[in-house]
Amino acid sequence: MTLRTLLGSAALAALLPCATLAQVMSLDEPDEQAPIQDGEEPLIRMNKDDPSYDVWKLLRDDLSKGREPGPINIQRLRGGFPWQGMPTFFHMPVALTPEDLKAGEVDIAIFGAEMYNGMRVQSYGPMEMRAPMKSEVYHNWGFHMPELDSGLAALDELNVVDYGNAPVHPLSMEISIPEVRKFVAEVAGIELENGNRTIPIIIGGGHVLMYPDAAGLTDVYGKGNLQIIHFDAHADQAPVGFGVYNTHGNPVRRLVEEGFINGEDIIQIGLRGPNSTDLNGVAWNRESGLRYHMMAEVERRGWQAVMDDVLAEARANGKPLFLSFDIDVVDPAFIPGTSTPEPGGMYMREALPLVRRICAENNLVGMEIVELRPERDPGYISVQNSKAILRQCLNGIAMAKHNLPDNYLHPDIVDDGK
Ligand SMILES: [Mn+2]
Repeated sequence: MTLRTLLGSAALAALLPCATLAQVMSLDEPDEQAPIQDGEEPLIRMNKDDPSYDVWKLLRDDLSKGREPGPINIQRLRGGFPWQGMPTFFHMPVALTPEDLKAGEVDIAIFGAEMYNGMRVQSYGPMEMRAPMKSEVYHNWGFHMPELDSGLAALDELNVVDYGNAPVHPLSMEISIPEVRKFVAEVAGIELENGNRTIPIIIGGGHVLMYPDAAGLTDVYGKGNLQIIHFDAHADQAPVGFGVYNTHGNPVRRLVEEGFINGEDIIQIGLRGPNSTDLNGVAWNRESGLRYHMMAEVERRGWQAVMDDVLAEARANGKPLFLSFDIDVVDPAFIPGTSTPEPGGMYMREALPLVRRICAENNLVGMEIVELRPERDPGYISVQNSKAILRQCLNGIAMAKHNLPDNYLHPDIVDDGK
């Protein structure tokens, strides 16, 4: 059966929209691409006649139709349980446009960003982070429980929304990168009445996101005017990318070499894996002025000493802070659902207070949680622990709002309350 007679069958034609059918029919005379000659750089052409060329980034034209701008609470019941209502991040309201963020004086916009390529297929990390079943205790919308350490319920203290997912191309990271950068800058560009800007929190997706996420923030805060605290088992400055400029293994190198971030404005914590972190890479770190605190240093000096150094270094730097949290920094005993797990990592009881204290610094302007791949975890702890990291950052931001010092602990919960 030829393609044309196959398409001629009424059953198949009914499944295809008219425009798509017309497009497919023209395949009888393919627009052939010339073979690549020796010594010629391969150029992958895009087919702008493909009706799905930009469908992945087209906005609905009725996003704001018939409503005032502002966050939309899509939950019907005032109080409720994790198994009720519609899943969003923490069951919080949704926002669809920058006008919604502005009108709602939104402090924090959480959104997903899926980056696809051969080694990092779609992770469904953002969708699983919205799924109440994976972490019920954190989803009691309507009666948010205050954290014991701060005494604050961050979701009541701050205007937090689910901002959906950033547009990403289904096949190409290269095409997606500028769109994600634009999306981050759009969110971070919202000026609030209290003088702050909306904080984007990006849920990934592979660590290639660090490049457009940080670049998008520098579009708002200025090139060279951002510091990064980078949690990772790997240094992510691999010199090789099989000819591809941006990969999950090199965002740190690209950001520094392209001048978005100064090497001395980067602090790395938790490094231990050989991937993306050989001794040549360590030499590059030193030449570029990065501060790095490897697990070997924790082994020698102890956790508390290293944590104190990280906090002191960030405070001394003073620039607007972007927190890049690759969940593989945590030991795979706690987060097995990730792409490059590396044993010997941070415990959750170490990660949680450090993240809380970093986010309690007043100058946090963005955060990403990347490399979550729930399908590699037959249980639920990867999502549960990733959400705990996110929650502790929100807790820290709420502390900053109340001018609580980063090492604050509610007096009733320490020393028998004395
Ligand atoms: Mn990484």
